Amino acid sequence: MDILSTRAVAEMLGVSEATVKRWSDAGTLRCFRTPGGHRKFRIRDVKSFLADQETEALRAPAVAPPATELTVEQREARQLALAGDVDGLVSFVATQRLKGVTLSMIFDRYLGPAMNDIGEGWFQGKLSAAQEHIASAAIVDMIARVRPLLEKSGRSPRTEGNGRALCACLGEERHDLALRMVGLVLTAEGFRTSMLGANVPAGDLALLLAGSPPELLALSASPHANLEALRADLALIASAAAAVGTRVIVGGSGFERIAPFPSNVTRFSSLEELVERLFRAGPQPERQVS
Ligand code: B12
Repeated sequence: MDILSTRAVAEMLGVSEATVKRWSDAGTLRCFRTPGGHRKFRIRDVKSFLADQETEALRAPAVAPPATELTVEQREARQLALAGDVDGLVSFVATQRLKGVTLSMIFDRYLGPAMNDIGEGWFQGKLSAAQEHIASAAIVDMIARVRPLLEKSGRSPRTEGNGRALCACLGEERHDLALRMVGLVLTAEGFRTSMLGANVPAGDLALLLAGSPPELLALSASPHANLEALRADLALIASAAAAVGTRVIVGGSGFERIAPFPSNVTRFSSLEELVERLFRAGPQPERQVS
């Protein structure tokens, strides 16, 4: 049970088998060989390899100190993102998961606050827009790397076949990192997730819902959202969704500020709350077409 193949280690860390072999050949990741010459890895060696990587990341020179008070994990996530270190971010997520931290916790408690601190640094003129872009792109790439691993191995009979979920940011909204995190959590919960990303025109989305209704539609809006436009867009989407029985979930500061919502729309303040209320709180109501 404590011995892993090259492929298992690669899947766990979100890297290719060739990368794992390169690390083991370089001696940074310990392995032993079977009589047939295949590499095998002990879990404790993989853990200590990950711990070494964390220490390296914390030792690297900081670009600028955090603008807010951060925990060790948030600092590490911030540093990896600012360095554009996608491998490091994937390892960070893998390490936390090995420690039993759920994906939604990793996003809510570490990566989200790390990104928001970067925004504060930018606001205070301590970080440039370019640095903020590097960090954002690294998070997007990390999520893309982690996703296929969840699609292959993350499903349990309990969650398999939840149906299709669409994820979108409406109108002028370009802040889609939280949405991508939502998409990954939904994938891990057994949804086939289609990521529409930023700047989706509400009219187009309404047509998409009517033509091919998903079980779930997730929307995210940042503090920058134009509240009047968001309210009008949500009204349109909620009525299109109600007509085909699609459940709508929303989150992010933008939506917080336009409550109350149409009856088929539920707002969540975090990913942990989403998982807890939507997937761990017993059977869901039947899908209804009005
Ligand atoms: C990264 C970033 C960008 C990137 C976005 C890249 C991308 N692909 O997303 C880029 C560079 C494009 C950008 C652009 C701009 N940005 Co910007 N940006 C940010 C930053 C630093 C991080 C946002 C983020 O991703 N946070 C991490 C996520 C995970 O955290 P979160 O949003 O809080 O989400 C959590 C919960 O709310 C919840 N959640 C959120 N959505 C949902 C949805 C569902 C369904 C559920 C269940 C849960 C959920 O779960 C998440 C995890 O815990 C913020 C800083 C901040 N404090 O928000 C500024 C920030 C939002 N931006 C800001 C500004 C001003 C801008 C620009 C106007 C800058 C400019 N002059 O061009 C433009 C506007 C673009 C536009 N039209 O939307 C301001 C907004 C201020 C305001 N009140 O209006 C902020 C707050 C920075 C600041 N401190 O001033 N930005």
